[in-house]
Amino acid sequence: MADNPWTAVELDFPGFPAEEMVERARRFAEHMVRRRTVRDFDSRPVPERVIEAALRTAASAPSGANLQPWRFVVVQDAAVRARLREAAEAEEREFYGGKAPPEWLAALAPLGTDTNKPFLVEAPVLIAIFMQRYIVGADGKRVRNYYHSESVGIAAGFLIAALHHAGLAILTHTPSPMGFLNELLDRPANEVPFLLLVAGYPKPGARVPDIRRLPLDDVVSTK
Ligand code: IYR
Repeated sequence: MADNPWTAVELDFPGFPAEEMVERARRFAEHMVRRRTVRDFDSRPVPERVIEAALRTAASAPSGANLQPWRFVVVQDAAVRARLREAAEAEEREFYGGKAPPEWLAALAPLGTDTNKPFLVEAPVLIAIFMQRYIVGADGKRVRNYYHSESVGIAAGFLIAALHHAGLAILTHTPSPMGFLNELLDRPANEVPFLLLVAGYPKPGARVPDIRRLPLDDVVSTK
C-alpha cells in the first residue's frame, strides 16, 4: 500500500481489549455451533430486510483480486419454485435411483435424505448462489477469474452465518447436476450454480439427525 498511497484509505478497524475479544469469540462460537441443518421448513414469511442485510454480509467476503465472482438470486416466486422443485427432484430420482455409488448412499443414510424436496416450495426463501467461472469483458472476450471457488465458498459461509445470526434456519441444498438452475433462473453461461440455500423457520416439531461434530482436537493441530 505504501507504494500507491493514492489508492489507500484509512482502515476502519474495530479493535477490542483482550478480555472482550475472548468474550465475543466465545459467544459467537456458542451461537454458531447451535446451527443445525434443517430440512422441514414452515412457510411463514421472513422479513425481506433480513435477507437483504445477510446478502450485504455475503457480498462483503474477500475474493481473488477483489473480483467478487458471486451472484445471488433470491427466489420467492411460487411458479419458479415449483419448476425448481420438479427439476431438482428429477435429478434426485436419478441420484438415489442408481447414479450414486452405494458408498455415497451409505454415507447419506444417517441424514435420512431422499428424493423428495418439498422445502423448495415450502420454505419462504431460496437463495441460489452462482459462481462466475470467468468474466465476459466489454469486448465480449473472456477475462480470467482467480480463486473463484474459494471466494464463493467464503461468501456462502458468510451468508449462512448472517442468516443464522439473524435467527433463520438454513439448508445447503446441492442437487447434482444443478445446470437446470441456469435455465430456470436465466443465468448466463459464465455462471455455474454453486449452492441452493434454503432459508426460513423450522416447522414446529422439526427434528434433526443425531449427528455430532468432530472434537476440535481431531480437526486442529499445532506446530
Ligand atoms: N443432493 C442429494 C444428496 C445429498 C448429498 C449430500 I454430499 C448431502 O450432504 C446431502 C444430500 C439430496 O439433496 O438429497
